[in-house]
Amino acid sequence: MLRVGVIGTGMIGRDHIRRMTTVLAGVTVTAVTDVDVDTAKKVVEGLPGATLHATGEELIADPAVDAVVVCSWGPTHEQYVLASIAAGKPVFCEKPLATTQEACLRIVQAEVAAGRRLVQVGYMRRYDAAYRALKQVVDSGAIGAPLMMHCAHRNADVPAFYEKESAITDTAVHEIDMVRWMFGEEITAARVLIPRRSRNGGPLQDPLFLILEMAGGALVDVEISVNIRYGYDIRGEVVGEDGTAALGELSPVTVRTSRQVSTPVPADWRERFLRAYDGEIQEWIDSLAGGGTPVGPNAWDGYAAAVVSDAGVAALRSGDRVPVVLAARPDLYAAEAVLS
Ligand code: NAD
Ligand code: ISE
Repeated sequence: MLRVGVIGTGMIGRDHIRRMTTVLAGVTVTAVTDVDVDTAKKVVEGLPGATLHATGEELIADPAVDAVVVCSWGPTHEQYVLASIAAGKPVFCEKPLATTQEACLRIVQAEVAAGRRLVQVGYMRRYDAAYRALKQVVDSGAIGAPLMMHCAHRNADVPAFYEKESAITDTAVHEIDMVRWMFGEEITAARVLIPRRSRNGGPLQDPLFLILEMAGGALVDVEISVNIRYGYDIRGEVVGEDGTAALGELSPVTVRTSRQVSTPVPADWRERFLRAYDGEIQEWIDSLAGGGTPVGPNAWDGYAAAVVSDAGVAALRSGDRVPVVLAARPDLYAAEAVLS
């Protein structure tokens, strides 16, 4: 039984605790912490035998914690991931791995110095059945070489702490990771186009178009709308030389009434990616059994996504095309099929 400590008991922290305690196998939550002590106290009351820690560092040092799940705000990820590596404990860190490429590189360097893979990053789209089916079609060659991918990332609304740059760093960062994985190649440059501003977006520049250039020459466009109101809608279509392939409609039900056809739209990411989160965390738990190594998105993936994200933010601010320049990839990540 893997004994897990969770840092951050906000929206996704509580959701991961729910799945680890009621859905997944081979895991028990033994410790939690949050700077919002009242929330953490309520969570620990529902976890018999679990300890409430005053700090993330104290939780990481707890001998009853074999592995750490980091679900606190992005700017705090680096300190907890580095502390977990220093303690020799596997750490699953929600995206982004850290909020700057420099911080991600420090994590990569610490893991390389430790000499083994300890870090997994929560890029759960790689576990989504629809994205996997799309990738299978692309990999099969059935639509020929991919030329373009059209993506839409639509949130009904976003929390109050969401900032202008969050559209790239917090939201489109999922597409950034997804297309590296989908096409098995790196992103080489980013651009941002700014359309007319939605009256629902408040102070945010909403929506945005992020355009990514892939190493193989394909172009990816991402519509980022974070106050779309009607629901949480994730779209993706690959255009190949010989055909196209798109994520299907996901609803198990279609209603026809009053001369109209309708299907439900998910409320948010918890609903849309429910099974993907289950799959990523179960695989992480299973991979660690008997002192094993995590096999999901790694610290290098977290770093590469951060470099593209930084380029996207620079493009948003300047209006320019911003090239993506990665450091040399350490051997620790070369042995794995990092992008497959
Ligand atoms: P949230 O605000 O609901 O929760 C974050 C929690 O972290 C809060 O309770 C806050 O008090 C706590 N916290 C902040 N600083 C802390 C610290 N130093 N130590 C301990 N706790 C601290 O936010 P959220 O939506 O749950 O997001 C948390 C993280 O998960 C973010 O990095 C976000 O990008 C990521 N996330 C990922 C997905 C996904 O689809 N994979 C979805 C949502 C959120
Ligand atoms: C949130 O943090 C997530 O990761 C969701 O998947 C994404 O859709 C949302 O825009 C982010 O704020």
